Amino acid sequence: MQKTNLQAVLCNAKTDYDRDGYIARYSLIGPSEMVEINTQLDQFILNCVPQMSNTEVYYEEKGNSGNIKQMMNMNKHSAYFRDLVENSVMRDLAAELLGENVRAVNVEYFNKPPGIGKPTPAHQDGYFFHLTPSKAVTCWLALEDVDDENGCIHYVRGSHKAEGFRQHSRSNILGFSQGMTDFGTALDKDNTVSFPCGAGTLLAHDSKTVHWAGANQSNTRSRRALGFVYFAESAKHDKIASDAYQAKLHADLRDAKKI
Ligand SMILES: O=C(O)CCC(=O)C(=O)O
Repeated sequence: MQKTNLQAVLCNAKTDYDRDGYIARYSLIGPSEMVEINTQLDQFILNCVPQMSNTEVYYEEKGNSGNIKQMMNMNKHSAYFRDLVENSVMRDLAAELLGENVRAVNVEYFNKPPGIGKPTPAHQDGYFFHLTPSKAVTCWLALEDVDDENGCIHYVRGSHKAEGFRQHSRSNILGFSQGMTDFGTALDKDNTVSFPCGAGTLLAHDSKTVHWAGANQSNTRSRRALGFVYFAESAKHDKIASDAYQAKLHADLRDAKKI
C-alpha cells in the first residue's frame, strides 16, 4: 500500500470514534491504488472464487455466478488481501480506535448487484463476533461511488454506547444472518447519519454501532465495498460458540437451498 499521512488519518480519530461509534475518512485511498485494489479483486474472483466453499462466497441469485453478493475470508485465499489487512493504514487506524494492538481477522467483500442487491438489515457486528469484551472494529472501504440510490451505509450515532446488544433474530437476507428486531425507535431515527461517499473512502465502525444500508435501486450501478475486521488483542474469542453458530447457519442455509 502507498504511504499515507498516518498522522493526518489518526488526528481526532479516537475522540470522534469514542463519541459517535464511527469515523469517516474521505478519499483516503487514492485513484491509482483503488485501480490496483479493484484489479486484484477481479483477479481474486477469477482465480480464487472457484476454489472457495459455498460458505465463503454467497450469490445474490443462486446459480448465477455473475452475481457475487458477499465473500468472507479473502485474506485466507490471497497473499495480496492478507497483506492489505495485516499491513495497512486500516490496521493502524483500528489499533488507534481500540486503544491497543489488534488482530486482523477477516477481509470481506460486500456487493449489491444492480437492480437486485438487497438491503443490509440493521445490525451490530459484535452480535456475530462472539467476543468478550466486544472490542472490535470494522473498516469499510468504498470500491466505487456510493449513495442513496445504490445503497450507502447508515450509522446510528452513539448507538455503540448502550449496554449489551440490541435484540436480533434470524434475517432472511443472505450474508446477514441476524438483523435487529427492535430497530427504528425515535432515537434510532433521530441519530441516523448516512454516508454517501466516493471510491477510496474509508468508514470505520465499532462492533456495537448499529448500521444498515438500503437496497440497490439502480439498474446499472453495482455497490461494491471491502470490509476489514480487527479484534482487540485483549478480547477473548469464543471459537467453539462461533464455529457452532456458523455450522448451524450453513446447515439451515443449505436446507433452505439458499447456498
Ligand atoms: O456493505 C454493507 O452493506 C454492509 C457492511 C457491514 O455490515 C459491515 O461492514 O459491517
